[in-house]
Amino acid sequence: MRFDEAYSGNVFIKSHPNFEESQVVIYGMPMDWTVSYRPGSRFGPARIREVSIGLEEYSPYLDRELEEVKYYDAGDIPLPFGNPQKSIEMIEEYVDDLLDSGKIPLGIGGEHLVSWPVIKAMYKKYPDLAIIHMDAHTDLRDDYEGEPLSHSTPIKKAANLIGPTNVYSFGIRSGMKEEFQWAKEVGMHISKFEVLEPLKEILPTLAGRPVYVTIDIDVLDPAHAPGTGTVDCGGITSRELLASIHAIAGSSVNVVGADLVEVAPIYDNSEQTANTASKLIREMILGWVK
Ligand SMILES: [Mn+2]
Repeated sequence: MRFDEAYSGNVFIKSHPNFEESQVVIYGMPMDWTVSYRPGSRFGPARIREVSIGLEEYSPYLDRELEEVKYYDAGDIPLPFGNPQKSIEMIEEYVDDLLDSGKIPLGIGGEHLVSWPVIKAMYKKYPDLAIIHMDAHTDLRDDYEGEPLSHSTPIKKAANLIGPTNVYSFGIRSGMKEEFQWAKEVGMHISKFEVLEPLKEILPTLAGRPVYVTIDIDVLDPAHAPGTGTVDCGGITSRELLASIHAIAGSSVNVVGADLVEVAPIYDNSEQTANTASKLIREMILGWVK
């Protein structure tokens, strides 16, 4: 696969022009074919890039500037509308190729099902992989109304693949009773309602491990991030989410890949969700890429 073909769309601010020289590759997964409620996250990656132009390049939290990290924005994977199976296959192949090239994949969704093929690819390269998952929702269903390819299932699929004791969910406040029961039975970690404090307790146990971090923007309260398909009140503040990203940055886990999913610009009237997402991505890059 060629990642360095001319991409004519907007790129994330300060994207490095050279793929080969870059340590990180940003890529969009504009898919929302399996959502259970409101669609629209297919437009997330493009909007997050557009508003990134308004970001400061300096992080006062981390005392680092974007030009200190070389990251290449490769644009969106051209996923086939309405075909989740083929989309998933394309994403897995794409991330396989990124990993073969030695890159850290930083994906922008799209709905949360896109994380599943990414995790499959990550696990092939990192058999000792652990997952940090921040979300309002458990995403531990086997299927939704009989459909296993649903954005309510990726964490279940991931837990079955890498082992449920290697998956750590935070901020969870919505899901079926059976999902919480299953997690308890198999020893999967779920922190309900909060992210930062339980995360700080878990991070030392993951020291040195390769970790994939998947952030669903709806972990934030809808007051902080209304622009998403499946809003759920009672969430954390953007300040807590930033502090959580910084807690990971200050830990000795090895972040080998990450994604931010479920931003849906059509519900984002003030655009605070897209702007928040772009700042979160800046902090992920500056905090997690050493
Ligand atoms: Mn969610």
